Amino acid sequence: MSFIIKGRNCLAPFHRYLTSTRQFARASVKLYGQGQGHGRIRQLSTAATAEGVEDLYPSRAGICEVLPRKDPVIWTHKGISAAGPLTNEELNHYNQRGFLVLHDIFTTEEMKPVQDEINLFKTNAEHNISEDEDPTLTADSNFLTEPNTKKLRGIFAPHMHLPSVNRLTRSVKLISRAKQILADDVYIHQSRVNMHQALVGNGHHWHTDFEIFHSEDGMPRMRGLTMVVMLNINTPQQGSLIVVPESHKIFIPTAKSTSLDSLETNSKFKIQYGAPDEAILSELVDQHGIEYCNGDPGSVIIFDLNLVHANQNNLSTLDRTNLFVVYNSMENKLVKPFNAPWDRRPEHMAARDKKWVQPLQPIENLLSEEN
Ligand SMILES: O=C(O)CCC(=O)C(=O)O
Ligand SMILES: [Fe+2]
Repeated sequence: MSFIIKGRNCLAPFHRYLTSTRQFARASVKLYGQGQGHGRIRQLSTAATAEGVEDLYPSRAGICEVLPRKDPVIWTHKGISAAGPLTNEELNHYNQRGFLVLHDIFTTEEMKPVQDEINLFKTNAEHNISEDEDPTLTADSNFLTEPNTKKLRGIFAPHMHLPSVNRLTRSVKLISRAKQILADDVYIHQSRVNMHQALVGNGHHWHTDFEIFHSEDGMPRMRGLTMVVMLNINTPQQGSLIVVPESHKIFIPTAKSTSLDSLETNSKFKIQYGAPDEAILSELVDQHGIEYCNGDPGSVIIFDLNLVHANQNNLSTLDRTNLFVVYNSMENKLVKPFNAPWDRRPEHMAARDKKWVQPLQPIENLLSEEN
């Protein structure tokens, strides 16, 4: 049975999903429960969508709540684990913590064409922005700038239009690991380059990507993951990815209902959707801390779509450019969005076209001429 607490500044007793310590659960009920003026507790019901797919993770309904995760983190197929290059230790870490940082995955030679292609796109795009433009993500634009600057902040779906990026996203080094965790063929739901340029790159506030993909794109289950390929150095000074370990074990909905302009604003400014309530975030960080995912070019972070993460402003004088690739199980294709006033987001934000929703065929050798 799940309970929710209605109201703005609220916190459900979520420790029971994270720890079996009954004493701790009782203490948190006392601290945050009914007696504290945080609102009425009522039972949560799940809703069915038009397509008959149950909404396992209700959100954006004015409700501040914490729900249990209803999906595995490491999937199996008919009860059998998928084989792959990740060791048992790595899999256990991913299962327990919700993320993994793998160093030296791609060589300098493998990274070079991708770095060059992205730099060229950036230079051309920035050159062509006129004085009165402040590009943001829309149905017609797949890139956005840092507000009121000509500096690129992100490029969406680079795998759909940049050949070297496309090849990298099909590398066996990524696909084999994604398939091992998801126990299925995978396709790319979304890819993006987060530029995070020196001195101007604004951070992203705490959020989970799953809440957004579920509510706005109709991704039914937590059967996807993000692989972040570092294109240059990632340290705390450059605003490397920060995560709250173990936060993937609960689902934190967004209370605010989805507004039409969120398509354009959520990536450009402070994230408002997918962002946990401050009290819930504080509790999570008190329990599990914050970890920095640092590395050199060619390193890869794998993180569960439901992991709470963020990054800080880049106040250093070095750019931090990362390629984010969201792999989704072929069995977890999009249905109608669960909580949004549109039927679909643009293809460069959420793939639905058969051209892209196909099992990816891995490339063994990125440096060969084939594929
Ligand atoms: O660029 C980063 O490190 C984090 C960005 C992020 O969370 C996102 O694009 O969803
Ligand atoms: Fe994110």
